[in-house]
Amino acid sequence: TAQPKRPITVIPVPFDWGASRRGAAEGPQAIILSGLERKLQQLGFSCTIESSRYLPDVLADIRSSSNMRHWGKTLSTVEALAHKTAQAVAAGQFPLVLGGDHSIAIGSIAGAAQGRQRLGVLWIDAHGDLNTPDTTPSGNIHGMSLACCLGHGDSRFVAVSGQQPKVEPDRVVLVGARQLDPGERELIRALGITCFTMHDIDRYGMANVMEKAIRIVSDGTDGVHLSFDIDSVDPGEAPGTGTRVRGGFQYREVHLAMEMLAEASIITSADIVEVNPLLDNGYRTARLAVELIASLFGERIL
Ligand code: 4U7
Ligand code: MN
Ligand code: MN
Ligand code: MN
Repeated sequence: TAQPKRPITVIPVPFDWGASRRGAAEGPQAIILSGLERKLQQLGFSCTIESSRYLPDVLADIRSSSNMRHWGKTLSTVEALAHKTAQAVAAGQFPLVLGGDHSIAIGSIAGAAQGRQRLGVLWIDAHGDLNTPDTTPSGNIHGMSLACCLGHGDSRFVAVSGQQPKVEPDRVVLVGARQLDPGERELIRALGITCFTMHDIDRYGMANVMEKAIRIVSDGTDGVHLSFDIDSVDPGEAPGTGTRVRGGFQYREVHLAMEMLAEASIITSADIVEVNPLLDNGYRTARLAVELIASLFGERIL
């Protein structure tokens, strides 16, 4: 039976100060130019693309530190995004957030958690993004965003949209991990977070892994946020991203994952991040992002 189709609000976040390489700020524009709106309309969704004027002007903000680079710019951005995302949720819309680097998930998840008691988070990424200012090898906030959402890290970031953690560890699942720092491994172990690595996908297959992941993030939750980092996909298919790691998802595998999410119809908000057109081979990666969004929203061959 057809689910009622919630209107989609596309929220662009042209921000990349959470990463060390510039260019992910051009991601939203590249994804939109690759035909996102028409695709969603073809699938029967009403779709509004928001302007990025809700974001503060960050260029003059120089607050930074070596273990949290550009934290001033990042904090004001994620606060504005949290507000924008929460507004869309409250209006009964599906917030589709276009990054930008992955630091922005601190804002989108804080926004998605507002008005909910038990949010689930599916984190699809080559990385864990579970560093804190104490464990980060780079100082880049895009490697700390999931830890923040769990209540770990800098108190100003943890407290975006309220003091309480935005998600509990037993409602978080990682899929696609293949590069984890020592501190991230430690946090995964300490919190008991479910993490399906590329080893698990090779061994059990994407279908089995996604079935398990879907069950965990949707069990007893009142909403599920998908945070999709395009670097989860193999660099051969997705070269346009700043932190490429060999051995990622194959083309068909990643489509299958999105199709299974559409079938389960559990996802209530999403971000797609780390598309960097400056490092891309033309628009290859941005186009892939549009295709994957289409699969997530139910595109079928038959
Ligand atoms: B992304 C890293 F050290 N773990 O913290 C770090 F390997 O949003 C990479 O997943 C983080 O792309 C990658 O800087 C962040 C590094
Ligand atoms: Mn990431
Ligand atoms: Mn990543
Ligand atoms: Mn990255």
